[in-house]
Parts: sequence; structure tokens; C-alpha cells
Amino acid sequence: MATQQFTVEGMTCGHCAMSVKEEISEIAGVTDVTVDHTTGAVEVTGEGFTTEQVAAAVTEAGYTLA
Ligand SMILES: [Cu+2]
Repeated sequence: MATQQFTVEGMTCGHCAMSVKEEISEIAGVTDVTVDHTTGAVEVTGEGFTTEQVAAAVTEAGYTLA
């Protein structure tokens, strides 16, 4: 189990954060996601997931991985 940190661009409010959290949570192996829309900081905890999957989930939510 490991925690990886990412930065997401374009989030402006709690709804943005929720969308990003929901999409990333759907990745297999992810057990916890924390999103701070004020800083763009995203922490993803789990195992077996890739940065590419996180980037795709963020794109799916409508935002961009920095
Ligand atoms: Cu928003």
C-alpha cells in the first residue's frame, strides 16, 4: 500500500473536488483519495494503480493532471 501525490489543475470548488475524487476512486486498487481544490493537491492511496490511470480519471472528471 502506498500513497502517491498529484496536482490537478482547474478545480475551483467542492464539487470539482468531489468529481475528481469519485473518478479516481473507481480505479482498481485505489482505497483512499483526498482532494484539496484550493491547492489542487490530490493524494491517492492504494496499490497496483498507475499514474496513467489517475491522469485518465482526472481527464474524465474534466480536469488536468499538472
Ligand atoms: Cu467546482
